[in-house]
Amino acid sequence: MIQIMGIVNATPDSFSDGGEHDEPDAAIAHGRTLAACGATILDVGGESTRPGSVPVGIDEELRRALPVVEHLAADGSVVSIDTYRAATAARAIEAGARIVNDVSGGLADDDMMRVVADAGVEFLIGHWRGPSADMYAFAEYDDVGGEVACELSQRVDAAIAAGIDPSRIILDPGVGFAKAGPQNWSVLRELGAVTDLGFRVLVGTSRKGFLSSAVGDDASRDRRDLATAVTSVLAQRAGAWGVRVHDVTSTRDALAVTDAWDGA
Ligand code: PMM
Repeated sequence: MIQIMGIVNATPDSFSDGGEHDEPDAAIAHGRTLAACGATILDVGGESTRPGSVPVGIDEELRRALPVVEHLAADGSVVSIDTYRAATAARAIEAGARIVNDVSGGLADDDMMRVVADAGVEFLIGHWRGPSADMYAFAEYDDVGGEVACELSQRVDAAIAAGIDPSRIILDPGVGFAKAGPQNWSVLRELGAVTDLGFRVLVGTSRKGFLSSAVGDDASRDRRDLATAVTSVLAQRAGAWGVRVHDVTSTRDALAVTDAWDGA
């Protein structure tokens, strides 16, 4: 069964949920709803990494994220912390997080891999080339699929050298991170280059800007969720272990339809 990671943005500036879940209580309630809808992992983030977003600073990130991690982990949910800061990861692990989801794959903070290795938690390594504020400056590739896989494999080597058990590594091609519109489709089409590295692979396409080239710039949130559900099915077909989504229900249903088709 593919893992469905439900996004719990404890941020007022997330482009995709318009800040509905900016206070801890609302984010906790949202996380519980996602778990009830079928999310198998809840991904809590206290700082948006969307293109052009401005960092909030660690104190605010902790204020937003920690109570959410603590309550959802206490419910028995598998919680991941979406952060590129080692100190935030350490505090979230203490609060019950079992996965560190670092969109920078350890590149943004030199202490990250040590914190993850010491705690023995899972490490989700995102493909990344630079901070959100100017990541499109790095979106130059000759062969996007191959280069993403190659750069991820360098991060894997660094993670193993830092003492992280290979069985605890999950890779993510970083859709939308240092990739311009069509490059995101290419990296998905060539997901095999990443799955061939032999680790679990998670894909995050949810409500992202590149979907516009398929459904239009003015597509409603519901239509972006439908497009996301389709990409979730295609990612599963391409060998993904997990998908990261805002709307768990539409992706869960799309995956259930695929299972029914395959199981007939
Ligand atoms: N995308 C965002 C944030 N965190 N984490 C992983 N592992 N993969 C992603 O693709 C990813 C992520 C940005 O999207 P959001 O602001 O909607 O959360």
